Amino acid sequence: MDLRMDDQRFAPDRVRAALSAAGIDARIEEFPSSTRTAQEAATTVGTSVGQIVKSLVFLADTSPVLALVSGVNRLDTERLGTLTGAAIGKADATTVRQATGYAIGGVPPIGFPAPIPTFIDRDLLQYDVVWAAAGTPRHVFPIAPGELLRITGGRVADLATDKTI
Ligand code: 5CA
Repeated sequence: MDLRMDDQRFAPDRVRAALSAAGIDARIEEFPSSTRTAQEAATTVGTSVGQIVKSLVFLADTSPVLALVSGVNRLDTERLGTLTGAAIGKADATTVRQATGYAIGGVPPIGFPAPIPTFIDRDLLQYDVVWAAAGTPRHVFPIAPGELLRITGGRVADLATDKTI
C-alpha cells in the first residue's frame, strides 16, 4: 500500500488530525456529490456560496501563500502582492499539490507539510459558520471563522476585488 504523505485516499484523515492537533473536533462530512467548486459545495452542503471557503494557493515570488476567500469573492492579486511584498503568480496544480499535500478542489485551510503564510478574507468573518474543504472534492467541514483565524494564524485582510455573484 502506498502511504505517501500526499496519498489522497487518506486526505480527510490527515485534515482531521491537523484539526484535532489544533484543538478542533471537526465534523468532516463526506458527500456523494461534488464539493469541488464553491458553488457546488454550497449546493451540496445547503449553505450560501459566501460561506464556502476557497483555499487559493499563489506563489509570492517563489514561496507559496494561501488565501482563504469567501466563495462569492474574487481575489485581488494586487492586494495580495502588497500584503506579501512579493510578485504574485498563480500556482499550477502540481505546485499546489507539492505545497499543500492536496489536490485542487480539496485543499484544506490547514494540515500542510510545512506552514504556509495565510491571508483570510475579511468577508468570511460576518458568518457564524463557514465550510472549508477537507482534503478531497467531496469532503468539507464547518468551522467558526474565529476558529479558522486561530488555527491558521492567518492575517485578516480585504482580499476581494469584486463580487462574483
Ligand atoms: N472544495 C471547494 C470549496 S471548499 C474548493 O476547493 N474550492 S477552491 O476554490 O478552493 O478550489 C478551486 C480553486 O482552485 C479555483 O477557484 C481555482 O482558483 C483553483 N484552480 C482550479 N483549477 C486550477 C488549475 N488548473 N491550476 C491552478 N489553480 C486551479
